[in-house]
Amino acid sequence: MAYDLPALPYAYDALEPVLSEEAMRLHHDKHHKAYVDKLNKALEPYPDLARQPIEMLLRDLETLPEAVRKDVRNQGGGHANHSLYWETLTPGGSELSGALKAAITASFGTHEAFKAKFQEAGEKLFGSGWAWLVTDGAGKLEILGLPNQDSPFSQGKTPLLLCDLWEHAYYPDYQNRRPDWLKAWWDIVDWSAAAERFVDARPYVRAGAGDPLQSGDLPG
Ligand code: MN3
Repeated sequence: MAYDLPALPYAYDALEPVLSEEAMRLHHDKHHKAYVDKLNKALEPYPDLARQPIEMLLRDLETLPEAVRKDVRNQGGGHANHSLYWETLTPGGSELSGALKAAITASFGTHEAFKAKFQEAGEKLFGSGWAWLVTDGAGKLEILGLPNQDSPFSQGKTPLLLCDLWEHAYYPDYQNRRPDWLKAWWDIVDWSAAAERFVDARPYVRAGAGDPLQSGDLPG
């Protein structure tokens, strides 16, 4: 068994003008593929591990053989993060709605306030990494800036939304202007994908119900 590079769920040029076809080809065909290839190579001596979904390995990082832990964290994280990333982008973007919208309003005040905080986390992240919106499974939302290919799964959290802040993700189109990239990125965010993950992570939130979360809903 080996991990596969997933095909993009849209054409390479579908996210223009936010992301150029050239940038997408490089990012998917070269960068993401390299993570998959290196992960498969590292796990060759461990076929039982390579049979598991990559999210499982990232959740259980501490229990993995030390010889492969770093490769799973870096290469496996790179594979998992990019797979999730492609699935959370869509041409033209989609609207934030339903239970996730209610939770974002409850946690951050307004959608705009959330966006400002997310962008701030992305701008503050030093070096390469990702900005994340995650949930703990009890409906609590949190914005994280994580370095390198570190995954929220390794912290016991479920990723909902993620923005790639490695230079390879935005240099072809935005050069050194990371704030411009973070701002443009909202136009291709697939909120419905994030909302689905939120509902899956918190089974007692009814899909699309849209009713505001009550504080009594949240354990603890
Ligand atoms: Mn990348």
